[in-house]
Amino acid sequence: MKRAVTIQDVSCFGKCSVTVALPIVSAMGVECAVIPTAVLSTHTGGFKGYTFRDLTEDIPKITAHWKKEGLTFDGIYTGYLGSPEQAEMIGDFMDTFPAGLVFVDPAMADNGKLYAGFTGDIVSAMARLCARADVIVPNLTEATLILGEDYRAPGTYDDAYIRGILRKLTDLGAKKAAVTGVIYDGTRQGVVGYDRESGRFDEYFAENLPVSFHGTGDVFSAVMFGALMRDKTLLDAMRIAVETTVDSIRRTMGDASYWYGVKFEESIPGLIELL
Ligand code: PXL
Repeated sequence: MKRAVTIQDVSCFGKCSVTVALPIVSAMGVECAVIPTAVLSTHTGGFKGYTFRDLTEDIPKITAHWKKEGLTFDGIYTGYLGSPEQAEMIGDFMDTFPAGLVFVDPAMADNGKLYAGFTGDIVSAMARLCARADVIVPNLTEATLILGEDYRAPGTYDDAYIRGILRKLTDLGAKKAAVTGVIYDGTRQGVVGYDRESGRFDEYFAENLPVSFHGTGDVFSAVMFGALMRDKTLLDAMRIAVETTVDSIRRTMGDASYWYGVKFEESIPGLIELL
C-alpha cells in the first residue's frame, strides 16, 4: 500500500479539505497522513463568525520531527493554505520528502473571486507550489489568477483558449495540469488535462447540473489524487473524479439542509468500483 500525506486545513464542520480528503483517499486504498495548515470551526463559504487558527509555525516542526523519524511518502497532496508563507515551508517539505507524485490543488478561489480571508499574496504562493508539482488541478478562476489574466465566465471561451491556459500553466513548471469547471456551452461541464512531456490533451465532460455546492473541488481533487496514486492515467483519473463528483452532487441536490457540502460518503462504494 502506498503512503501519502495531505497538507491542507481542517475545517471542523462543513465537508471540505481534510474531512473530505482523508475518507476518500483511505477508501481508495492509500494510507494518508495529514499536516493541517489551519484549523477553522467551519469553512469560509457561507458560514459567519468562524474561528481561524493559523498553524504556519507547526509546519517546519512537523517536518523536522518526521525527518528524524525517517518517514517517507509516495505522494504529497497540497490544498488550502493558512498563510502565503506556508508555500515556502511546504517547498522545504517536498525537498525533505521526495515523493513519486506531488499533487497541488491551488485551492484559493472560485467563480472569479478569491475565497473570503485571502488577499492577493496567496496567488504568488500558490503559483510557486504549482511550479514544483507533477500534477496541478486549478479551477478556471485559479488558473487565470496564477497566470495574471482576467477571469472569463462560462460560455465566453473555447477549446483553444483552454489549451492555451494549460500550456501556459505547465510553462510555469508543473508537468501536468488539469483545469476544472470548464463550461463551453452551458449543457456540459468538465475537466481538460495536458501532459507537457507528451503534448497530449485529454478531456472529460458530464452533464452541467444547475446547482453549485461547496467542497466539490475538494471531492474532485481527493479522488483524482487517489486515482493517480493507484496508477491510473491522467484521463482515467479525470473520468473517475468527474463521475464521483457528479454522483455526489446528484445525491445532494434537492436537500436544502445540505447547503454547506455534498454527500460524498454515499458515492464511495461506487468510487471503489471505478478503480
Ligand atoms: O473547498 C476549499 C476550501 C478549503 N478550506 C476552507 C475553505 C474552502 C473554500 O472556501 O473555506 C477553509
